[in-house]
Amino acid sequence: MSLIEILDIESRGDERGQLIALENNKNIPFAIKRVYYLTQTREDVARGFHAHKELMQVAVCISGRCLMKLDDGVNQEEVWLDSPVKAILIRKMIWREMHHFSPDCVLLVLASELYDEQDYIRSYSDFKLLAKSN
Ligand code: T46
Repeated sequence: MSLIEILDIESRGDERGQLIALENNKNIPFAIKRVYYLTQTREDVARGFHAHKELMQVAVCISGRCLMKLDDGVNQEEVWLDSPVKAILIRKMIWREMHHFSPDCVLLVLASELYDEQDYIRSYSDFKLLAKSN
């Protein structure tokens, strides 16, 4: 299975513009417990550099773009998030990095759990070991 799982997000746009709806257990494959967004990220800055033990997330750039790099401990893949209808599912135990944020980038993230620092794996070597034993 590809690491890059693009969700089927439809735009209900018309001549007035675009309208995109994200719904629990419909086009988003979990119940959304938390929503956050990254804005005004400097272009020379990369973010992420961690994995989650249990958390699942959906990420979509609702404005601008950034490069998402995913790694399951064996394979690495990357994708430009460059459209408000290009949402990706990030499963648990996936290392993620975000690079090359455009100045107008707004990265929206929907999460399956509340914020919990204990769920983070912030060391790549720990992640590799845990990924191997999973
Ligand atoms: C992820 C990528 C896409 C909170 O207080 N609440 C929250 O819900 C989040 C996500 C973060 N924080 C705090 C924790 C840190 O003090 O905000 C600060 C920045 O978080 P972090 O350094 O983890 O941000 P990123 O951009 O590296 O990663 C975030 C998410 O943490 C992560 O789950 O997948 O965005």
